[in-house]
Amino acid sequence: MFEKILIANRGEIALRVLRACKEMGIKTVAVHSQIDRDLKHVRLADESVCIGPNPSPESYLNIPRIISAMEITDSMAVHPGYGFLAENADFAEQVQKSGFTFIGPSADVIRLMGDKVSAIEAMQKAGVPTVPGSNGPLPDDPETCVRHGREIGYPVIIKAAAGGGGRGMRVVQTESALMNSIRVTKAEALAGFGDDTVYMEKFLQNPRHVEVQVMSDGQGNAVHFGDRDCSLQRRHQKVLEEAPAPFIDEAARRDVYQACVNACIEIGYRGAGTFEFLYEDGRFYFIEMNTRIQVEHPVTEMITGVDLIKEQIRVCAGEKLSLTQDQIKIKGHAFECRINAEDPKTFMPCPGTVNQFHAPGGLGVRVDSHLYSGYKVPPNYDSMIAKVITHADSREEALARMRSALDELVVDGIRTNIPLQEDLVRDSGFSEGGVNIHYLEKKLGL
Ligand code: MV4
Repeated sequence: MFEKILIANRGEIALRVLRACKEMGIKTVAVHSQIDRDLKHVRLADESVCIGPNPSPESYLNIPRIISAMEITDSMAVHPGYGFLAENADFAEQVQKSGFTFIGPSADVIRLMGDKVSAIEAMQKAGVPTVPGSNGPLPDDPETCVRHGREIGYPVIIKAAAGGGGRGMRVVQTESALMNSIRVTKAEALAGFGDDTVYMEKFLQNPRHVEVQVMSDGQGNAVHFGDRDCSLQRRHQKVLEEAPAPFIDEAARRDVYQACVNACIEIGYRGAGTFEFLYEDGRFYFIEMNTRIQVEHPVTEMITGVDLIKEQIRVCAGEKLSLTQDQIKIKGHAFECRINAEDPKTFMPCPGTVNQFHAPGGLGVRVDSHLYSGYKVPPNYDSMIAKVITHADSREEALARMRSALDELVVDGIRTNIPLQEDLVRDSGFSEGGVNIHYLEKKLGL
């Protein structure tokens, strides 16, 4: 096992990783920007290194500085959390070449999944259901593009191969608009990602976003931890997640789980991963794979009782999976509300000093947060400041528990989206369950 892990992240996820390390008897190194020296995990870490000024490119995204910090502190491995360098294949490669371990899959697998065209191709080979589409990059000749459009049927969506997470995509309603849309999407992809490769898919009009959590040891063993519904989102930012996804066809679910596990083994996956699907009319359609631990992993931890970070660290240290599939049982239901330092109406970030912080508690209530009274939310990074997670035997009870938990939660001194979350957990459509990806934006009148 690793003796010392460097945590290349900040905020709640850095604290979450630190707690897992402490339980495992692993020493921790916190790296931080200048403004982040008072972060909770920096205080709790065995060692800390200031790696640069506040802008992320000079600190949390700066590969040489992070590798230098690993050398100086004699760290054995790096945990990237989510965001920042978590899905950067070059970082994983340089960490490996410097003689350290990247807690995640190999650089090759990150690269394979980072290119959405090669990811879809790999998934089809492994038997994972995908969206009907061009099955490869769109060529330059309009005839082939038009033929794909006719075969797939309108509306279609053009997506950048280097995009993902909602960046670099465009819906096309008619053949007359096709070629211009392809041109514009290509130009945006080239400007945004330095790669103008695009592909075409059938545009699903009212899907839900359902994802499958997996873990694999890269030694031929893989398991799944069920699914999550992340349909409640605004501008591709998830707001409220739950596990398991409500009202899913059980036969389709069994099949998709098996396909995900098979795919992990096929591609030699190591670590924690998420298969993202659109779910419509009882069927799953793969869109992307995330090769990191995700923000919403706690809802899966609550319904399975498994510490995903600890298991991720173990398999990346070369151990075999500590669990077999039949040892993983889904129990009850969980919700997660993301609490952001933002205006509840305009969604503008609202950094500042938190005068008072009171976390809710009680049976089945979990708060993952780096906040404390007096903490100053800096303006430089993501505005998420806390995650409130509740768990109970049934969906109704877990939601009632969330209403109560949000009522207890106090974040004073800055504006937050707590009023929006309070509204959402009382929304009748959401309470009934199974809303699609457009529900929140429609509710907000966007
Ligand atoms: C789609 C789609 C409909 N049809 N692909 C957006 C994020 C990225 N992961 C993929 N996205 C979508 N891909 C096809 N073929 C609709 C979306 C989409 C979406 C997906 C998941 C969660 C929220 C969303 C919001 C708008 C659009």
